[in-house]
Amino acid sequence: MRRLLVLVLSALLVSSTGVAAADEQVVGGERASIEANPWVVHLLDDRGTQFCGGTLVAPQKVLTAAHCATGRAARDVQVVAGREDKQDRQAGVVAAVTDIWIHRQYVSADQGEDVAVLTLRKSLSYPPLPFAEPTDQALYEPGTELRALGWGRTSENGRTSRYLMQATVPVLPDDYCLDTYPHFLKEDMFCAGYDAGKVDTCQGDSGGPVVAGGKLVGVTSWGEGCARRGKPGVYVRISRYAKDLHPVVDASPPAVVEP
Ligand code: 4AZ
Repeated sequence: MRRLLVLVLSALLVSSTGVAAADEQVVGGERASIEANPWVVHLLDDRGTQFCGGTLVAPQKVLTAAHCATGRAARDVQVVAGREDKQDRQAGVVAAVTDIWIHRQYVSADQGEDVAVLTLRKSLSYPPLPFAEPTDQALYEPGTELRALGWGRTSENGRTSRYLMQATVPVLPDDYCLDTYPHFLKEDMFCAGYDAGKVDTCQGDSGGPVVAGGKLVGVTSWGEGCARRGKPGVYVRISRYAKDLHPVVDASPPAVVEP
């Protein structure tokens, strides 16, 4: 009887969120082309399933979220570049990962330092995207319109997207993020979205780029659900990690030692 009640209640919950998601259409976003965003990549697990996004920041380096990389072996992750439609096996390139760097202070997404860098076996010919530096604080002013990209869910309980999507969301004041999320860390994160919700990143978008002014300003990190009223998405404040990232991203690839 208890089991039946749980079943009925969960069915109700699923169907009610399903209805809410129907008029939302990343959530509340639109299609984006890979030609206009050639540095956006997606990550495949050992079963070939897309699980996160990333950004090409150097020919052989992909910046993603630490929570996308933690607990995974390099051999079990592949990077797909130049492919807008996940199902189009002919498009773009698939690159093997030879090394995973995770920020040494990373614990969990909501505690900050949610950054990781994947080293690729081969250099990619797509143009990399530069990341924000400490001098780029203007890009984090509340109201600045940011573009978040990914192949994540298009509704909170929905499926991930077959096609690359984008959503435009304004940076919110730190006080708003702190009121919503008491453990929000304004030095390490920023939040973006609308009070009414509707437009947001979602599961599967994590690790992917948030851009403004031709730079990578954020990495999709966490939030309570997706596109909920008063629950904006939280992103890594990349400018804060530029100092930690430069040695990893700018490192010359290991020399090939001939026998
Ligand atoms: C996630 O689980 C996730 N609405 C990504 C983004 C957001 C929430 C969750 C923001 O990967």
